[in-house]
Amino acid sequence: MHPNYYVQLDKYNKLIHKKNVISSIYNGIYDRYINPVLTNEHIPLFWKYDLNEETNPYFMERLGVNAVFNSGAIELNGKYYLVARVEGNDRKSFFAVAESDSPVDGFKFWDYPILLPDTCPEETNVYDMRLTKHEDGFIYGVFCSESKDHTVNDLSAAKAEAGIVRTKDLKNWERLNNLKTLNSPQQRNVVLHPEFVNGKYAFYTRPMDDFINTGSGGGIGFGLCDDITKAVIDEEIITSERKYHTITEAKNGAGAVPIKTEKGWIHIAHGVRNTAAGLRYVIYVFATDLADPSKVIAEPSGFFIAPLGEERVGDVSNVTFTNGAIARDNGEVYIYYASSDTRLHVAATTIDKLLDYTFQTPEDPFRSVECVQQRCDFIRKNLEFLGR
Ligand code: M1P
Repeated sequence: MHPNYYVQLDKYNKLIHKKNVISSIYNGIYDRYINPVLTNEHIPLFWKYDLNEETNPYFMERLGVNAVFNSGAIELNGKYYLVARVEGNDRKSFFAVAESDSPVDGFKFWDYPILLPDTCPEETNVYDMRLTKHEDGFIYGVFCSESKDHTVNDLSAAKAEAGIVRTKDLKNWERLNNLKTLNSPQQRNVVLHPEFVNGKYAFYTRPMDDFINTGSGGGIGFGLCDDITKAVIDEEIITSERKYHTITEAKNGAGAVPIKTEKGWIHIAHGVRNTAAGLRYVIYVFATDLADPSKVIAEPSGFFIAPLGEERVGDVSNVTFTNGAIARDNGEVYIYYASSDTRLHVAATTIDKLLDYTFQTPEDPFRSVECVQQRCDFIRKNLEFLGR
């Protein structure tokens, strides 16, 4: 074996066994952990290096990995699993399972990434899988299936659809038909609701006019379908609109699979706004009605997680994005969020804190003058409380 193998292996082992610690950044809502839970350095050496010294005398990376980020998340039999978006140096993304006994550190990739059944010959790229433990007994993975758009004369034109797979063990994956939404040309950030709604499979959608811009796509949509194996949504309603001069002005998309609580479904979603420096992606929270999960019943003002410090810089800077959270039976909640399309982090909270945040945080008044009024009322109450 080449001597550099042992040097790199030692680095890898130290990284995998590094204990995570809560950051000193405080907001009372959640704890951010300091170390990312997955990075491209968590990729096993044998995915990147030819280990045979005869064919790789310089111990060079032959198949590099650029980034590990947006991950679906699930707890199964007391273990924590992340189905990460892994992006090779060749820009193609794929999925890989990382497993740990702890929700905040120790994630190690399985020996092989997921080789999806190759049922879509046009598909070029796949990413951002949401893992839904559905009441029908399957674990579904809904992800973006991207292919070239041949209908326009533009080399980079692409089409985004929602791909669907299902499994019981994260090892054997059955590929189902891509979701069809009859009234929307493209879809990304589609999430399967964990329960039947009116006896049907329910999807949160994010209709888009083209690959990058949502255009007339108004925000997070909702639709039902009868047959998940050939999923078609003929009626898609917008349930959470993009709003002018808010964090969701440019795009509004679902994130993690909604979490069921006694007061409603908690959604940890993402909003995008444009700036002079490009798009800024933040994570926000809203709740929908338990009986009608398409009906928004609470929406705290502003963002829940925004990129901070080193999180702000990466392949696509100024981005925080989530497509996975784990809500444990004991009330703990772990939110896996990626920063700047480069690495994956975890923030920890509880159902009680999430409920308090969602239902007690004031809503966005939408105008500066009303925001100032809101803040003055808030300050006055506090000063009275302090006896001033
Ligand atoms: O680059 C930021 C994000 O862009 C896309 O999300 P959206 O469809 O909301 O713009 C996705 O490609 C996502 O993976 C990526 O993190």
